[in-house]
Amino acid sequence: MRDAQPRSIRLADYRPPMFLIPRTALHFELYEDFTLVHATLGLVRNPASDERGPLRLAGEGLELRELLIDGEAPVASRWRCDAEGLELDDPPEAFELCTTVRIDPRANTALEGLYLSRGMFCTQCEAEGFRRISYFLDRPDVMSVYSVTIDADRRRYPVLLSNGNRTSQRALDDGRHRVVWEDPFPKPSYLFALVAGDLACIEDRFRTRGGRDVALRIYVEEKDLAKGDHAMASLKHAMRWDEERYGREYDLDVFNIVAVDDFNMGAMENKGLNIFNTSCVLACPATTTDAGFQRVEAIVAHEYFHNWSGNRVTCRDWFQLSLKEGFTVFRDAEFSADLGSRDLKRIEDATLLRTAQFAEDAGPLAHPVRPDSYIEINNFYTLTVYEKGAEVVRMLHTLLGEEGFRAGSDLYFERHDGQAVTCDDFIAAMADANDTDLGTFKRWYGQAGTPELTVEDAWDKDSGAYTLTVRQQTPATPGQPGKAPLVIPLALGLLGDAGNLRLTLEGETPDGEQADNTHRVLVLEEPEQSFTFTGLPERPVPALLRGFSAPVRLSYPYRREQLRTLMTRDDDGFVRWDAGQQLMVAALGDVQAARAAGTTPALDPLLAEACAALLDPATPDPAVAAAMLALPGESTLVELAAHAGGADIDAIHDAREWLRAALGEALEDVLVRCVRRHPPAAAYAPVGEQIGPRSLRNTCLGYLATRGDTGLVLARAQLAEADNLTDRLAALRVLAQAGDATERETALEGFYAAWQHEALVVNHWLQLQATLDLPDAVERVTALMEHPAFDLGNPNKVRSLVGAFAGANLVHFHRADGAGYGLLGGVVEALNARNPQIAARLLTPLTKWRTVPVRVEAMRAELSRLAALPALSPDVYEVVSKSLESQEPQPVG
Ligand code: B3K
Ligand code: ZN
Repeated sequence: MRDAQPRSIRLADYRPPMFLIPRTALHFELYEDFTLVHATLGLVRNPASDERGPLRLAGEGLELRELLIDGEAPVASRWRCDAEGLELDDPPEAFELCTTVRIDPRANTALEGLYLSRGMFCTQCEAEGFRRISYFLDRPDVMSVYSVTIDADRRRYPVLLSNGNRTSQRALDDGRHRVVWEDPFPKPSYLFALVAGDLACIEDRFRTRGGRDVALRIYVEEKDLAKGDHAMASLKHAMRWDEERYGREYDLDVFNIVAVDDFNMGAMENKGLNIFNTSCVLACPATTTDAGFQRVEAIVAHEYFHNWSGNRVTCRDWFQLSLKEGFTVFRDAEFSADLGSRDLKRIEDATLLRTAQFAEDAGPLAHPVRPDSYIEINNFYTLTVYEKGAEVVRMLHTLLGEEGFRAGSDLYFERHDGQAVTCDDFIAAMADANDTDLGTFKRWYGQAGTPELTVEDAWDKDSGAYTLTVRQQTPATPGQPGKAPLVIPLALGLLGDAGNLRLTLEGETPDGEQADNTHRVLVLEEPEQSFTFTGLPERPVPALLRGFSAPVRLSYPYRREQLRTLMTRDDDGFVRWDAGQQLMVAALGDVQAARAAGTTPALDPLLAEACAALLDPATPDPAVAAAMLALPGESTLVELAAHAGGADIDAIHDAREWLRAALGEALEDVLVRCVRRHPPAAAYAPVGEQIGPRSLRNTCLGYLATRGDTGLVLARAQLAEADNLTDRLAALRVLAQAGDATERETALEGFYAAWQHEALVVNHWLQLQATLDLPDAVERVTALMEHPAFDLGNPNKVRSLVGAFAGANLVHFHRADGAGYGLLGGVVEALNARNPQIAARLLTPLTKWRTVPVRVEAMRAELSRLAALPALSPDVYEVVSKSLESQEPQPVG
């Protein structure tokens, strides 16, 4: 906790570091109740800096034991140290700084810096955790070559790891041992890592394209040894893929991954020593869902890809975070698309964007992909920086094409290897390699808010000309009242009676030869533009924003029959899915309108017929059918309604449940037949051929849960017979949601009794209960916080129970009496000092008060209560104060 009003850091204030640290030697003496860190830094004045005056090194929570400058203790008046660091007067041009500090990893509950998790020492340094380990120039543009010596008790900590290659190992006196690690690649302090523990490992090898033989090791607790294979296979796939798609090879002799139970996020890309949340690396059929297996594969790949996009080429400052995160998310998304289903991956990513990122962009914490200021950088690991940042990179890929994009990325890596650079450098490499100007495109990095495209069309039967007029505008966001037009790739097709039509723009000569001329990317850059297609034999249905070609909202006045046409016949998988979702949104609108008018809703026959068609045995891809049958999530609907002026969460929930039940009733027979057509596989495997049918069966089960015994009987059988977590959880959810109280409690207790020894399964059990739609949902979550399975110190448990409740159980979180807000506020208050990063992140649902007009007062009241607490962490302070700052709803539309 720092000053009462923590200060903002601004991009405009960036100055190069005064000193550089080409070499860093660290020596850790690890003990149970304290740790000594001896650091020897070789400092030299940075020729690129003209700053003079005292040199400040960052340091927090360090107890300074020794300080030497070139081997001598400096005069007391020439240096000082406070809660934020160490200051040296008139430093020599080049000198050696030795410090010894004492730290207390056992007391570190914030999980930043060096801490203990289940008896194992581990670190998390991004973004600014290294300053909790040693005095340092803890900023990413100071890159150093590290040598790390670790001493610890040999029996309790047989495994001692750090970055790079291990160069020596020997026994010391008193049962201790010493290991030395050298990392030849200069790196910023945020990529430093250390692990010490009693760990087992699975081992494999990988030979790089250039012939380097790399030892791959995944370290886990002995009991989890069998759960590392999937991550290992994923790692090898990722290594090969990065060679093939990007020409990037691995550069050390070892690549280590360590699984840690208490971790603030998913994983961390430390050079040569990735540290993973157990939930993102361990996988086996009994403890991991299908989605979980896919998540492990994607995160292992993401962290591996950072070795180039992040580590070899890193960020100059934290404002450039999307330079590594946006690019790496794009890379991992393409990896997942190449290995699995491209359409499904795109649907998933678009859904995340449209619900959570659009909401962020429309809320009080809206910020550009490259923010201009922050109070606490940890609050800026956001969907905007990651996901929208990845969409910006994807748009570049769309505009430049695969070859042009690859040329740009090759140039970027070649030009900046070993450097700390900016988003401008990335764009410059892309532009230079393609001999093009991306100056206007770059606005995407500086402008917050979701652009809105409005499309109108006109058809001239006589000339066969079809004109699309597209308007773009981006709404105001906090601190950014006016917006400039953006460069937006709008991918589209035009659908006629016999399929997708050939496209010729006015002024072009029709290209009869080109096979793929039914697809087109229009490049928008003006507030309003028109495009005329010629030679069309009929009025087409426009298939717009194919592949979700830009992170924008798009509106076109589709008629339902047109949506139905797109849904069945467009060539683009994303458009087919999206049209289905729009049809469902329209049907939900009917239900809400009928309810509001006090009349009985009726099921849209067009939708019922479309869903029945998806359940038909002739539908080729069960995974796609499942995605298309899934109703838009409540968060998606709330976001849509909020954009249109304000959401009535209860009405949305009621309409969605009504539609689910209506479809369940209308399609009961086909749903049951579909369940029977896709029985569980003989032996579970997390492969596409099984995941698709499983997901379709469980989607059907979700609808059948509204059919009383029909659903319950199927769910009971599935729970009894399942050999995997996906099927068990799907069945358990039906029983817990649709069964009577006895059935619910028996099923939940039985599940806990069977799986209480598996922390990751227990997390699912907590999450499932947190998201049940039961009148006492708030009380259930409150009671579970007292359950032996819950632990406020473990971020996974907090996210599974409290995060899932506030983020996904909307009607109950927004309960009229404010109990849901009180629950969340209480947890944030309890975590504020203990783990500020998690506390601040949990607050997200409460920041969206503007979207729920009838709850504004209650939500703001809880935020105000938090704002008034003494000793608010900068993390929580920033979220709370920015959320409360703007009183007026933002202009919409
Ligand atoms: N770079 C880390 C995230 C660090 C978060 C610090 N609060 C994981 C990743 O994006 O790969
Ligand atoms: Zn990342």
